[in-house]
Amino acid sequence: ARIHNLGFPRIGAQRELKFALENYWAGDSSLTDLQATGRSLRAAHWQRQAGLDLVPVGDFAWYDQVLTMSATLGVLPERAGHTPGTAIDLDTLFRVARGRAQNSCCGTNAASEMTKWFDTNYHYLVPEFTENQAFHLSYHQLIEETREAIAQGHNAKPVLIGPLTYLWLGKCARPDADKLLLLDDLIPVYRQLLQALRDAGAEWVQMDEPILSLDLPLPWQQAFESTYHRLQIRGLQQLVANYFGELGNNLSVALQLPVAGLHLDAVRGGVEIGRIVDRLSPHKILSLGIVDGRNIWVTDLEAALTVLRPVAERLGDQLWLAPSCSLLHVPVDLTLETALPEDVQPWLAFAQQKLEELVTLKAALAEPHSPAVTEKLKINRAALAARRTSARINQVDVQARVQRLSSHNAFRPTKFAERNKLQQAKFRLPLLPTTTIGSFPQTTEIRKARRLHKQGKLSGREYAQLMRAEIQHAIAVQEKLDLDVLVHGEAERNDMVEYFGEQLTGFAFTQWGWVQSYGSRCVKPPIIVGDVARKQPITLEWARYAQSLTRKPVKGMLTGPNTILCWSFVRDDQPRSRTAQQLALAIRDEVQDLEAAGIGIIQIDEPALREGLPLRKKDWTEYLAWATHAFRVCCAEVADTTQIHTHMCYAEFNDIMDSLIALDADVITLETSRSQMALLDAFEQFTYPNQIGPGVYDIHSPNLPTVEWIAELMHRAAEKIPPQQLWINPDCGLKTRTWPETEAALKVMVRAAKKLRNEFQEQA
Ligand code: THG
Ligand code: ZN
Repeated sequence: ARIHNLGFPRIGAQRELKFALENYWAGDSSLTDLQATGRSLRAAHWQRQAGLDLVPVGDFAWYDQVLTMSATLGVLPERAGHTPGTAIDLDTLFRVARGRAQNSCCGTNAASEMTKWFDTNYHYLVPEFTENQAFHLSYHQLIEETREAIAQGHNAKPVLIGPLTYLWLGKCARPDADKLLLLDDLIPVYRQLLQALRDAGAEWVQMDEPILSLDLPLPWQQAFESTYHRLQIRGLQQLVANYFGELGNNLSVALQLPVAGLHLDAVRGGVEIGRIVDRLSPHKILSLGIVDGRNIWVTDLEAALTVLRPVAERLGDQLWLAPSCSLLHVPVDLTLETALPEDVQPWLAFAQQKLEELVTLKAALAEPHSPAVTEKLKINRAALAARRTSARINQVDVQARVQRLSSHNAFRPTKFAERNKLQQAKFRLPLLPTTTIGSFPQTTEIRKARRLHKQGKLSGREYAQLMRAEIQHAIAVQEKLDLDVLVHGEAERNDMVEYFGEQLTGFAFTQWGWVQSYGSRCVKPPIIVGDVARKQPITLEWARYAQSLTRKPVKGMLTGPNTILCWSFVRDDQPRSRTAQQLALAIRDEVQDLEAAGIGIIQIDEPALREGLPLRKKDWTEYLAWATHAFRVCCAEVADTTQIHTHMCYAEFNDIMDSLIALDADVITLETSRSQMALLDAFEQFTYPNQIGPGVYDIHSPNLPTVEWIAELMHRAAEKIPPQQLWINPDCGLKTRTWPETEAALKVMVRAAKKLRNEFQEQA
């Protein structure tokens, strides 16, 4: 078998690309400096992959691989200042990605929209197609980097997003436009690009078509064969790559493509291997993505070999091995980690280690009895055995608790209508109550205090004292603003997932486990290594302290189980649903403690509920059932008078509306201001039964909202939903804003709320 890689993380083991980009954007370094960092990262990454038979090119992107493809094809919005048909430079690329602040000559220029790359946590820039979109080969990065890799002695395999996936990901000005009509103009430019890659010396190209993992409309399925027929180029072999799922009903389409090879996700689509091997045309290459590119666990090499041996026997050299998908979604190198628990380290494999696994698998197929192979397999077997028998994953009491749960639907015993009356009597909130989503500005002083505390240079007592001062300030500001339901401001929290993970059993944390989220931004997902339970109260003391400072209700703020799950690396030895239940029970313990301490309003944030949705519709019902159940488990046992809130962002909720209802939160606050309340249409259709706080201003913008803007939005909301059910709040947390911005905006919001109350009460 030959081994190859679909893509290596570009950000750098120590996030070198992030810092180079941010320095360049800040004007602290030159374009030449930036390009030099890029060149040295590419060279280092190819060097790390030199043990493979083919290395990927095109996985390096200055901002995003979809944006690179758009530039290559000449698809950039006009507002970025690009003249169609002319060459594109890096600054233009960055303008598309980041927008441009107001300036005297051109006015503002909005950044292109970002959205999630399939079911990963990576965000790509959505291509924007005009009515009569023309395509021109306008940007030569991929061609130049192919030459660069070949000059460095590598067998370079350029990676492109295939034309159908590329079109699928883009959007047209007219939402009902048929993007397939663009194919006729697109294919010639792809051909030009492929010819240029061949002329640069590439023998193989990888065409990524992960939409083959989706439910495709018939015309899209049908477009595959003719498209790839028209893309054939003499002297260049094409590997069409599907990943993130099974081929399902696209299996025949994939098998019939007139290309030299097919890559399958053998981790998520393992059940299809037999069928595919049986039907594969003679001489076609089959690449099996046998190493999980979406997670950080070592591969069970014996199990992989059991799958691979019969395939290798049938296909011989036509079998290739690879990670299931690009390694963009995992951290770079486990050997940098010096603080992971000693027993956990051998269970893990990051990008570098995953490639080493491929080398071992190749050797094991070629010389099964070589001493080196035997030794590697022995180490692998020992790691897996240690993991299986570890106390970390065999917490009997946690498992018994989950067992007791599973038959229970966890709905609150009293219906919302009744709870609502009791809660109104208890809290006596005005019509259109005002609140915020939870976080207040994370100032540099707060971050510095946390850093010093982590380094042991600031004692626990001193740190707690500083955080209490922040809480005091936040409460004082909110009282002055006359908000109705207050928050403590979350000064003590780093990331909303990391913070909870740090205080639960079953989690491990990396020092260098960065994964690109978008552009230069990264996340460091915690690893759920074992059974999860709460060790001790997490937020209780901060909440109690905040409540002691005011007579107004202070919301307790928690992160929900589905969001912790989505933003962590999860166990692969039990279903996600089971891990979600363990997390839910841990959060429930915190909810109960907060309630007992007199915190009457508790918010459980689930911004990632929608993100966890499976790619195929057939899997939605099952997911939504256990995800909403996990949320309800957190709050099923509170008193009728305890008010449960939840918050969601990155909206697009219309298709999961009945699941939002199934959460049965007393109040849901939503990010809506940017979609101009379009969302509320959906709520009307479903007659949303509980209370809603539609976000009335966009916290991502430094611009101040106006009373008129907020009043207009709330009037529109009140046409759909009775004012008695509405709250007024910003659309997300305020941690990325400054205090002056925050206070000014909230002042306007409260003024708008008071004005609206008068109007609505006069009408009544
Ligand atoms: N937390 C976690 N995962 C997430 C989000 C989160 N995934 C989805 C979404 N939010 C991603 N959004 C962002 C927004 C900002 C940043 C990263 C992802 C960011 N990161 C800092 C950086 O790259 O400089 C690093 C942050 C840090 O130092 O911890 O700004 O909210 N878990
Ligand atoms: Zn939000």
